[in-house]
Amino acid sequence: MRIDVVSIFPGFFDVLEVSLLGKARAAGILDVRVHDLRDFTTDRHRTVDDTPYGGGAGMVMKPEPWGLALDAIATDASHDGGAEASRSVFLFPSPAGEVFRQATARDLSHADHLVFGCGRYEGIDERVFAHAATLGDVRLMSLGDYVLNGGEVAAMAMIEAIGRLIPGVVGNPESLVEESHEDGLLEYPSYTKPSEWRGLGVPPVLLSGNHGAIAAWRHDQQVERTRARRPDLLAD
Ligand code: 6GU
Repeated sequence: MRIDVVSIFPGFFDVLEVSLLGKARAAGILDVRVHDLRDFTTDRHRTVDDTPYGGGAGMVMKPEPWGLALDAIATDASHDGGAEASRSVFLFPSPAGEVFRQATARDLSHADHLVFGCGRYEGIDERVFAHAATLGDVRLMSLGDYVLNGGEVAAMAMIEAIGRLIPGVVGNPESLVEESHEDGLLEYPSYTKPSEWRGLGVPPVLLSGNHGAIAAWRHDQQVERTRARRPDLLAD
């Protein structure tokens, strides 16, 4: 998979070099390219924002640098992929977007090319999304009901959630199966040695060797935890 990221803070993405995703990059499974939006400005001051039409607080990101950046990335990737290249998916992190879930990550992990457009300030001129829709699929994505200063941290979270689902990125694929949210429930509690620690024991069923009983207990724990912490998931 190829992932392009456009941001005025490309340094945010230096951490992609380390950890699981860094290894996937080095192994050629993931091709991540980070672009500085200011490289697509044409004025001496490298301006990326301006005051909003209609008034109001804050600044809006100007459409021109975004248009040049998205054009360059879409064209470059279509050459990369040859004739059978599929459409790019443009993802704009935004608290006004649809909520990004495990199912979203799973869906996007099958794409050939993702482009993350990271906005700052009060947002990006709306016409940028209309233009991006002429180049590929466009989705505005929110991590949840709170506000971050910009899309960079949200894009990092989404890149990790999507990237780890690509075959070969996580060493043991079985570790992906029994995770929170994969089956609509929260994960069951885990214990390791020692069996007694600071006066706290381990649920005896886990020491019983009875695999049927262990599976049943774990499922009960999943349902109980989900009811207590995330009743909204059971309603779904
Ligand atoms: Cl994706 N972006 C920003 N700026 N704030 C957020 C968010 C995204 N998701 C939750 N809050």
